[in-house]
Amino acid sequence: MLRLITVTLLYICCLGHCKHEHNTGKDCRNICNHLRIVGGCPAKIKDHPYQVSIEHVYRGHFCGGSILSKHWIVTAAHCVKEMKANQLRVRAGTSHKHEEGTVRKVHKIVVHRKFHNFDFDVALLKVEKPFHFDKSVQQIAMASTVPDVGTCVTVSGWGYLELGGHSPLNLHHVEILIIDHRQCASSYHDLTPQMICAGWPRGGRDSCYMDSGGPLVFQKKLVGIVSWGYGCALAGYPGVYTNVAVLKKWIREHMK
Ligand code: 4AZ
Repeated sequence: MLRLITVTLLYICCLGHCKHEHNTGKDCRNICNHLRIVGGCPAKIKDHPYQVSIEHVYRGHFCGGSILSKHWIVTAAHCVKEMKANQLRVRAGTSHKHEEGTVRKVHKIVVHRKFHNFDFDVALLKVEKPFHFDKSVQQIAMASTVPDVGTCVTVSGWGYLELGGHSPLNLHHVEILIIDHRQCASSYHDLTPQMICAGWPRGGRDSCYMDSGGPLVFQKKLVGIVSWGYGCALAGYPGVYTNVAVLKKWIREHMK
């Protein structure tokens, strides 16, 4: 009974929120009861087959990434800027951090040459051997436009479950809303056109440390790359994502 009341309340809350944000709410559910990524829940790699973990050869997982083709991974520039290719590897096809899946060495790192202060926060990794695609390993197409304000989008990763928390063993995901750029710029004065904001206006749902570089997705297309934010899941401070639509041309041209 208690469970039914909780689920109903959660549903009403979410619908109300989405309506307020000009969203019908039908895509924006809280997908589980135990709140995790921050405010999300455990995910299966088959539902996010483009998601990879970027590992340091000795220290393990530190950032996420997305598969764009059999040879190329897109991530955040701030994840890999200080790294050498031989310090990195990419793990695909598993929901479990550091376990199973397919691991590839990195042949080359390409960082956007305008990357500065989290602006143009995009980088490409070329893997030494191509990935074999199956149900758990797939490429994702890039979005050509930013979804409308209030659209529910999904972010996933092995990042902290709360600010000051820890990185979980299992992949997590959460649905959040695209936030108006101007409104977001009132919280973050250094917002640029290469950035988009997504979050949960009253807080409680977000990406967090070690989700960086990972995918923000709408209708099976990559719309953002986890980049930065003030803390995690704080009301009025949404997550900031690299705007894939405006950097798509650069990404395409450098996948060579
Ligand atoms: C990070 O440093 C990070 N709450 C990722 C996401 C956010 C903040 C920081 C957004 O990996």
